[in-house]
Amino acid sequence: MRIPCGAVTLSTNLFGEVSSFTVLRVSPATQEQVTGLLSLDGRPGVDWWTPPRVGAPADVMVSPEARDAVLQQMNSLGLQWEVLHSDLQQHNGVVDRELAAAQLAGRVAADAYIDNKRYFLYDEIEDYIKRVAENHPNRVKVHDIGRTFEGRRMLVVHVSNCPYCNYTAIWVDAGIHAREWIAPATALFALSQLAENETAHADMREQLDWYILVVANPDGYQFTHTTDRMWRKTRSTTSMPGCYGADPNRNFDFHWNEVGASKNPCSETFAGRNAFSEIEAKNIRTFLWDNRLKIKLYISYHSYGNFILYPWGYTAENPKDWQTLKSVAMKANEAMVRAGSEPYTIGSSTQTLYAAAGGSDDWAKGFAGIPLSYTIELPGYKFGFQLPTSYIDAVARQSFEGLRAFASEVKRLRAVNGPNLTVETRAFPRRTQQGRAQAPPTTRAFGRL
Ligand code: 0X9
Ligand code: ZN
Repeated sequence: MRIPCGAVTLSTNLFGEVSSFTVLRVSPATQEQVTGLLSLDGRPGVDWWTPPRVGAPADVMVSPEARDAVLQQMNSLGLQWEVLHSDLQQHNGVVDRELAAAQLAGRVAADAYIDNKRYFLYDEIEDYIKRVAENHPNRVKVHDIGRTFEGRRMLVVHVSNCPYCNYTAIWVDAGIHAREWIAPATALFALSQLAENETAHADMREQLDWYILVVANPDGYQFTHTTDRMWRKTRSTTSMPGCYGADPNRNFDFHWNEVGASKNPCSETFAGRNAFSEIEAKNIRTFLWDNRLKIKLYISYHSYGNFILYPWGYTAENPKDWQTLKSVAMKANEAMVRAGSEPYTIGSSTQTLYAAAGGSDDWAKGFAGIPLSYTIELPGYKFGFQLPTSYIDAVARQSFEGLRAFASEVKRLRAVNGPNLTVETRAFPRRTQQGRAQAPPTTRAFGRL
């Protein structure tokens, strides 16, 4: 529910103080207002859920302690604000109670499809992946791509009719931002359908390999279940006591930290102490790099806002093959709308959302040379990151139809344009890049026609 500014809106304690986190929405109309709002970034208790840009609504979560300063700044910029959530802890409570009840109802039964009834804990997802690999040894292989900062395993699931055939591949990851729970739920459903549904989806499995990383930021994801539902970043230690983690989607080494990222470890968009400082981003990089010649489509699920974004996030310029990127996204959007989804806005990250460098999608295309690369911002409806469990099934199924369309476009482009799919061939890696990406690939991977 949106409560207009001016009404009695914020929950207060006995002393009349605002006692819980609130989420405010402002719509800056000028660049000065955007700059003024952005000056609040990095301040403790200020978390931009959607960063400010001219002519678009921006949502910010504010702690009770930061509230006065934020409202003062908005007032001095001449901005009206409205309250999206007046009491976030209470709202969190609803989700948490739902989760606890579902937890009691039992863990995923072996061999059952993911039923989209709740959000799973990381160890449940890990258990499910192991079980699915055991139950479908001819179709499912699991790659352990490394440990997280806190020591969790990162598992990429390879689903294929012929795991050693080296078909053209599609990569799907989700949950690089911890609090975006609908993203792992969507990827998990896709995995379960592709791996376990024997009778359907032959079209998606034929002559294609799928690599699915259900949770790209496991430490952060776990932290959102145990401690702070709104956590976004990794959980690594930083140079600032009390400030943890970097934004993994600002940590990839492609125009790293040039725009839309912060050097402040306390910021929600901290780019990291250097590119690939985060082990999770590094693990993903290594796997993508090793398989870069066969992966032709990179998809990263995020939330929220119904966007299909293609590169670049580091510049307002379009990639040379943007028309292909756009037309493929349009097919996916049409398929999702046919399945009942609200439409997605399609465009380049910078032009459509905001400029932000160091994203995995930019790296996948710009450095690894994966021709089709997308960030998909799943729906939040009026709930933002805290999409109730009752929405999971529809979002996951609609998104799966989007994946079906993506898969068919990959095959179509492969037939028309050959293995590079788009007219632009891959950009050659910069010599200056640090680390393993410079090394020759450790696996031999060739896209199969
Ligand atoms: O800011 C992000 O990382 C993504 N939005 S989110 O609200 N899920 O945090 C958008 C990323 C788009 N891609 C790039 N900027 N490279
Ligand atoms: Zn995100």
